Amino acid sequence: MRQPLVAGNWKMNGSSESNRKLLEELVSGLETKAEVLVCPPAVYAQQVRDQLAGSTVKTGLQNVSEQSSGAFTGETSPLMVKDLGIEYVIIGHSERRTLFGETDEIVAAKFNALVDQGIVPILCVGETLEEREAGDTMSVVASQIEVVLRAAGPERLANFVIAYEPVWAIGTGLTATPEQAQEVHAEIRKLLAEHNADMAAKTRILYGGSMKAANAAELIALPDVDGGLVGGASLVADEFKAICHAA
Ligand code: G2H
Repeated sequence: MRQPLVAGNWKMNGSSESNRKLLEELVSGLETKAEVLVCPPAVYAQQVRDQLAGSTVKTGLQNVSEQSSGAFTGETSPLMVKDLGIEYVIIGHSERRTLFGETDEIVAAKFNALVDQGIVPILCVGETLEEREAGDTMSVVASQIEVVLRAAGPERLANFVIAYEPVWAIGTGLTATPEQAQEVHAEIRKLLAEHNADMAAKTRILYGGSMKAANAAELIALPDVDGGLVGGASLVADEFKAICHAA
């Protein structure tokens, strides 16, 4: 019942010319039952959206402000995201949390600001290596999610996505084993079910962290893994397409 979602997170990569080529190769011969999304740097959102008009691939963003407008230099408002017709925005990526000091509370405010504009948040959560080795994986992930669910309240939880990204697997070439991924995804779904069983059954939980063509099929086939949030491999058209085809 959950349509797989494969989302490419381009991070701070690309140029007008390389974006154009990548998208051209991506859409040609793409056939998948998955919903496919690419999240370019904000400055290229319009270029990407325009090039993808008429294809099934959607455009998302990597971050958003929790503010609507005003003196917030360098920020992107959810109103602007909506104005551009963008449906999905990644929030709480571990790079935003660690490099830019985003707290669970800031992430929760961004979640609410997006939902209030009818945009679907892709909420990233995940533990560091130290936290995993200390046996704290689930308490860390649960608390990252609970802060957001509590701040949202039941009325804002109709449509959102969670991306479980173990921090130790991001851009490192290390991937969670299928057992590790399924274990955490199942726990996340259990936690969601404590809020609302229907919501838990329909909410997509993506895996992220060095997903590539060689490991995507096995991960996405897991019962509680509903797709992937793909960084490095989303910059290579054939690799990203192979992940979409595996979903
Ligand atoms: C995890 C992922 C996408 P990568 O951050 O956000 O990146 O696939 O390069 O590990």
